[in-house]
Amino acid sequence: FSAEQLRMMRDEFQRFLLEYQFGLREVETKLGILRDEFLLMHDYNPIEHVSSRVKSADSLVDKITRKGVDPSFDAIRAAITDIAGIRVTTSFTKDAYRLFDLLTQQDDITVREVKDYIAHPKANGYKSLHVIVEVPVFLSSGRVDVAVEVQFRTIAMDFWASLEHKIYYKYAGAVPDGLLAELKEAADSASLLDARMERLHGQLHGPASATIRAV
Ligand code: 0O2
Repeated sequence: FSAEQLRMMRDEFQRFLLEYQFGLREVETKLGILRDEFLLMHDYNPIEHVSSRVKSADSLVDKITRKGVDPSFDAIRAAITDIAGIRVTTSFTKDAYRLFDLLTQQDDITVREVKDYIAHPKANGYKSLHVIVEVPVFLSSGRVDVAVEVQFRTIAMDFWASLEHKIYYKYAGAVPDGLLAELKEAADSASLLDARMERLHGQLHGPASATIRAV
């Protein structure tokens, strides 16, 4: 390749990734609006934390190779749907579903795929609600619909998933059985904690608080 060709390839790749950066921004704005409006109208913040990332070039190349995707931008766009990723952490499971509904019902959002690992946890104990949405982004060249993967999970699910991810990478996927069993137990404890916290939180709006208010 000539230097000029290499520069053009670099620019094309940067532009390709930039679309995902814009897609992330659109979805982040939507989530920010929902959070602010919720806080104002209901005096309650359903979102604990939002983080986002565009997949690194290295991990994108790994995934393209692993999945045997044609090295064309169109093929990559169609096959790799988590180039733009957002993680929404909530206090309670109910809020994860509520935010999922509020985001996916917006009429400029198209839902491509839903994986509900909260209702159907993975065998290792992983819980999270995943959705791949398409959001329109308007560029000087026109409209592009960008795929963004959004993961909704509680703080407890997130705590577990972060540790499991570190352990999985440390052992390069070959995690010893004893540790796998402990992780599964920890996931069960996290689920129990979520259920308990949600029950306690429910009591804030239950009969006890009504009595206190009445007094
Ligand atoms: P990273 O570093 O978070 O980006 P696919 O994306 O289609 O190849 P899959 O498994 O069909 O893969 O998609 P799925 O089930 O929606 O999972 C994608 C992402 O969910 C993963 O991205 C993780 O972020 C998270 N995830 C899924 N399963 C687990 C799990 O067992 N443990 C943990 N800790 N996270 C999980 P990446 O690309 O693997 O990683």
